[in-house]
Amino acid sequence: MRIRGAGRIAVAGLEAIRSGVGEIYQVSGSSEAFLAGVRETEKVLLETRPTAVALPNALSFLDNNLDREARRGASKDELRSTVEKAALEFIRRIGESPERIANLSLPLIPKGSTAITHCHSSVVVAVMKKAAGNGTLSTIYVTETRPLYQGRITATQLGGSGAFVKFITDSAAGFYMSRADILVVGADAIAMNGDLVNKVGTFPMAALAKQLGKKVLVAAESYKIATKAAMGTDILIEFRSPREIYGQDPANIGNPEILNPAFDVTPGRLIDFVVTELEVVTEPEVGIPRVAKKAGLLSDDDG
Ligand code: RI2
Repeated sequence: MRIRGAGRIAVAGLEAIRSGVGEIYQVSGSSEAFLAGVRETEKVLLETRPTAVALPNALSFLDNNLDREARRGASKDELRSTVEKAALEFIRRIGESPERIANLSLPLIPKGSTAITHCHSSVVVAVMKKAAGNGTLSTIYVTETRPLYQGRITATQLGGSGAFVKFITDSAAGFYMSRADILVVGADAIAMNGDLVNKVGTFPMAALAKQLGKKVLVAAESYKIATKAAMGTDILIEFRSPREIYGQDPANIGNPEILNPAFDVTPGRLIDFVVTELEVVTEPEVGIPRVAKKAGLLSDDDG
């Protein structure tokens, strides 16, 4: 949890492989052993965060490249340089996407409007900074985001953006939703039907936004698409330590079972726009598979 934000987690995973690849190279007597060593490392990384999908997508991009090279009989040296090139290529994509998403989002946000957001998403911050900087957004409500308070990071990063930043408790989201024009959130994962998995609390905010006739915009890079998940409920939701919620002895409060899901599922029908770096999706059932294909996340077998 020292690294937050799906994009950053993916970069950290790729950097971990880059930094360990020299050692794998040294202890591997053949290209097969090298490949096995890299895959072992990928497996360890994959198990760190079960819900966010950018890391698995980054690792499968790397692995697909390696696989292609291995099939054509690449040497150990060639495989090593494939790891380096593929990792850097994906890190570059991660770096460029927020700016593209911000540019595509601007026309979707009404001039002089008020937005509300939840948690911390580096992509959402990029969108909001751009929109605040040119006067599109005048006010931004930021929820503190229990239990780990990632909203503090969002508020800090939006300071000096040009918009009025208002920091509220999660419970006050309903109170302030009526004053907002648009809910803007990031994504940990998006299922193929457009369902969104994001920080717990996103679903009630989106449901309320719809109830009050507000727009819901999800800012998400294409590699947040969980191609193996047909719908949101197919995505494993990580439960974190009860101590994040109540740090003392639970006996003090009657020993309840303390439940701490880190994410929830927002049905795609509550979402107006999924803004990816490749296109703005308004009809998720067809748009999300199209983006996944454009981004090279689907193999030929997936159609
Ligand atoms: P970026 C965060 O989860 C939030 O749910 C956020 O919307 C999402 O990752 C995407 O973040 P966590 O990593 O990739 O705090 O847009 O568990 O930065």
